[in-house]
Amino acid sequence: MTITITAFERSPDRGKGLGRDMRVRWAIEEVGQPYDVRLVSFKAMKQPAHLALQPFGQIPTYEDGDLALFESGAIVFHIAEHYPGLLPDDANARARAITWMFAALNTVEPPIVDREVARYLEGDKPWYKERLTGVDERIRKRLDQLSGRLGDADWLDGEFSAGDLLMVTVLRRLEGSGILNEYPNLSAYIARGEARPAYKRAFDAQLAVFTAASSG
Ligand code: GTB
Repeated sequence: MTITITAFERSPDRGKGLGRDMRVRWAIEEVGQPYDVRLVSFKAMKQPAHLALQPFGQIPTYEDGDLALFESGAIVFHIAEHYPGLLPDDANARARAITWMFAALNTVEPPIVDREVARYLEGDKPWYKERLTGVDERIRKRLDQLSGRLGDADWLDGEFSAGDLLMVTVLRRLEGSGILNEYPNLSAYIARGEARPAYKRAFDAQLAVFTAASSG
């Protein structure tokens, strides 16, 4: 059985690879598995067939034979557990890599999502500027801490892992905000992730979807 994931038929990020299908694509590419992508429209995401796979009407989903999963973190974790290449063999190192997966999604990503929500949904509110200032303070607090922890290491804990994969995709969501310029080691960390051949294959695949949709 070939893995099938879902992604936006028309990504609102115009091929920048900021949707959460990107992390799933990248993980599958890192472990060298073939996969198919089923593209879904915003309308189809809210229909029963998709809701049976993703109760919140979102992408990405993951299907492999009898197994159907949702939540990008759970999907990346499943891929990392199931195929070699994204988690260390040593039990303690593996537990630490999984810890970084949770840190990326539970500690670093929330204020970054808040920033996107503020920009897209609250930009016309009279309190928008104050809100953005507060959110950016929370983001900088997390980036200060993450930057301090990473120091001049290549990856967060030894070899590249699923923890780095998720952290890089989370940090990429700040591209264009200017905030990352304040953190040269985090910018270099993102660039290292983006330079991985598996990342490039994943990025090109999602970009091809946008290009095809724009020319059609
Ligand atoms: N917790 C879930 C997961 O990790 O899988 C969150 C999934 C999620 O937010 N999916 C979004 C979605 O399906 C797409 S990725 N949204 C449609 C909906 O809720 O109706 C979020 C996203 C969207 C767009 C951009 N962008 O344009 O830059 C970036 C990220």
